Amino acid sequence: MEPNHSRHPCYDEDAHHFFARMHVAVAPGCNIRCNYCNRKYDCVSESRPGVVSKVLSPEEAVRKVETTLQTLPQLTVIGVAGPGDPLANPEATFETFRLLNGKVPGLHLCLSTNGLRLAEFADRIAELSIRHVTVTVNAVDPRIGEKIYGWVADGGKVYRGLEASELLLERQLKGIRMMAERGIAIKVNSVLIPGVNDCHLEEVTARVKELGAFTHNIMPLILSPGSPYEKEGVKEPKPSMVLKAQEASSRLLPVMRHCRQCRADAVGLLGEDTSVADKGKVPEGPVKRIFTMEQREKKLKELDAAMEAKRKVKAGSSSPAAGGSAIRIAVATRGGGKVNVHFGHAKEFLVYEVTGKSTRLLGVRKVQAYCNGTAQCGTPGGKSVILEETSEMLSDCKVLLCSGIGESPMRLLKEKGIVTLTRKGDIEELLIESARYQHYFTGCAISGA
Ligand code: CLF
Ligand code: SF4
Repeated sequence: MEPNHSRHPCYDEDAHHFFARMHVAVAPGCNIRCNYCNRKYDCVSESRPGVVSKVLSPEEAVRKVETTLQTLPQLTVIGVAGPGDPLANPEATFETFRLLNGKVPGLHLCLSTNGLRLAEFADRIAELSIRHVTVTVNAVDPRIGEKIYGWVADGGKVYRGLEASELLLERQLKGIRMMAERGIAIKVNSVLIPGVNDCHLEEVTARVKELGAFTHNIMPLILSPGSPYEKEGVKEPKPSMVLKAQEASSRLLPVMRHCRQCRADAVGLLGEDTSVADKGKVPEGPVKRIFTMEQREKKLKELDAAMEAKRKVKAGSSSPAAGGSAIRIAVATRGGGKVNVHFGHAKEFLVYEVTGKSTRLLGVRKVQAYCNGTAQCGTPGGKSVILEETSEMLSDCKVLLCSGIGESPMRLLKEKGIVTLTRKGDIEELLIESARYQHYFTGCAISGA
């Protein structure tokens, strides 16, 4: 059976506005050493370094899933993505999937791995109805891989240097091919490391495409504090470098643009992670029923309809006749396909390119929230520094769409060449409306539609 992506927030760009994923952190160990990783933190190949995730037992994980479903009926995907490598912890990972398999209708299982043991477990993955697998492939040339991996441990032996990266690559490619043969949708993640693989990722795309990959997700390097690369002074890439690599790869294979590099215990819509708030707590006592299965199914169908309506707006507006010059617009959203976040609360912006009536998501830019409760003007790390960093992050955008903004940041953004439009409503419609007036931007925020 072909996997259905329409409710998978990572495999379908539109779905990420409506459907949620939940990661259960049952896999602490890892069998390779990436030079951007510090094992005190989550796996950076799929997630970003944060507070160490609390590791759950399979039973605790299932209990958390059941409880979360009661408050998050739009939850459609359960993933194991760390905090180490799921297949370096096969017992816990597969026991979790076994317990979840078929338990809740409409809940898909997802796995993210470095690929070292993927081929070994190919049949088990297929038997457990895991229909979506991510493999992190940072290089398809072992000489480049040698610069990325410190060591690879396999069969009781530790490999280093070229031998390590050759072994890892051989296993990754074999694993991807075996997944594709089993009808499993493969997403390949690559971490873009400036000066190491930034010019090599198109080759990665071409190779994994041959083997049957469905999409390529090129993510900017996020250095783990204390990692070998951090000590060597390797820098994280600028958005323009990531964009360039994504554009090149997108000529060969669909490229994921909406990845949030989320934590190994992330819960919620991609842009709205609630895991930090619950501090990894496992709920006790009987699961309090809020939604019946019928109510959940009804909610999912409503979301299907909302997503379909959004797709129609997009399809209707992307006709070739819609021409005009391209403009980049940053959007503050917390999901639902709406502009619905105040500038001061935004921790990320979606950046779109709009040409006439055609819209295209280019990527996600993460920032520090301007109003985070602690930053003060005039202090190191204060509001003016945050604003400077945010405007630098969005420097290729002409317009910012958000639900509200204070006078002072609005003025400062304008000085940097970014006009703020305060609006609430459907992202696609507002993008097209904003692009229509691009020649008239004068510098004042145009408030309240
Ligand atoms: Fe999780 Fe990954 Fe499955 Fe998605 S995340 S295991 S495929 S359910 Fe998604 Fe998060 Fe990016 Fe991963 S936004 S880091 S791509
Ligand atoms: Fe770290 Fe993930 Fe690499 Fe393992 S696979 S070393 S956990 S980044």
